[in-house]
Amino acid sequence: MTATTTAEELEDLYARLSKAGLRPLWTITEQLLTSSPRPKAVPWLWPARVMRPLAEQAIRLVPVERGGERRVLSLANPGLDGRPYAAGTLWGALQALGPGESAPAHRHTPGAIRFVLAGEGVWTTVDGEACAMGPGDLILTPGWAWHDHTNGGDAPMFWFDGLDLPMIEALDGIFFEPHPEARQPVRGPHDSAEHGPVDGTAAFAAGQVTEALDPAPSPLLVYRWADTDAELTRLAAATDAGTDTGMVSLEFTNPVSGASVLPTLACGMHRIVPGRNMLPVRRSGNTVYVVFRGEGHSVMDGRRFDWQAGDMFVAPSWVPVEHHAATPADLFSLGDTPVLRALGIYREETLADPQTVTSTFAPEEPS
Ligand code: GTQ
Ligand code: FE2
Repeated sequence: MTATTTAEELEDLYARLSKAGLRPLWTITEQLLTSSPRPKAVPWLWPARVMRPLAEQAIRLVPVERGGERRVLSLANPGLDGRPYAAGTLWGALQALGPGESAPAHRHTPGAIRFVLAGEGVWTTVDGEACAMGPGDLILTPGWAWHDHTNGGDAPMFWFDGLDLPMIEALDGIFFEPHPEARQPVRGPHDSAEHGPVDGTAAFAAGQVTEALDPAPSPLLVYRWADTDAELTRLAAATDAGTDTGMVSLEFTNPVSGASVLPTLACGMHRIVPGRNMLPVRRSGNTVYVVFRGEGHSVMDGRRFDWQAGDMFVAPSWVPVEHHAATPADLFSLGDTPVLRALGIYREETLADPQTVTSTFAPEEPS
């Protein structure tokens, strides 16, 4: 502003800019180019004891048919203005399928993973491969793969769905297509997709994947809990249960390339032993955690989130996170790290001191 510029002249400029569909960067730069990520999503937790009865109520009231397609309760982060996403880049949800039900076959450009919480008898067919689902199993549905779910058992089944849907939406890359038949034909015997090109142990990386990038999804579609459990046990023995932190981590990998399981999504498993103290870690990119086993709490941004089996919680980008187990605990994680790594912008940092807990999260309970 020169000495002779008047307030009216400036107002006139801003009015004309606005009419012309132009925004002056100097008025918004601080919101845009923040010194570190400012995710709109907030740290949040969805307890199983709230979600499960609602999923059971939905099984009783809402059939799974063409139209609705899926009985899915999506995690809606309260920071995202009602959008049905767990965080800015990640879809997380609880899916429920009653006995004898079948969720119709379709495909879409967003990629998906399932992590099974409880039950048996469901199989997901992925591009003709029928994959049985059991507790602790990870099943991949890569982008544009045909998929349908069938409950051939006599009890309802519940699992976690993770998708890169918000990322693909941000890229305006969503395509969806229903299969001409409700159930796609199954090719060959059930469960052939878990006998991958290499044996099970090569399908994990200790810690996390840091290098390999692969635009192709993993040809291995199923990671059985027995293999994951054995690998966690092996890692825990090799590192004396992650001596300092009390946590050992693995990432599920594409056994051909060593990359994360999908080009957009990283899946991990973390075993935490009680009585150790880990320092807070913050990472760029979002993470959704699913408690598979055990009890404990996590501190995110100075707030304590108590959890138990079946709970789901989200750590938004750059929020300091530390996990504490009250009993031996296993956490599944879903993250967008492969995308940040592909772009060369991934960051992570371990803080020097534990966080001071200033509040405890209390979820809202439906009356
Ligand atoms: O099971 O195909 O949670 O298409 C969201 C979208 C699950 C699925 C979700 C989907 C599915
Ligand atoms: Fe789907």
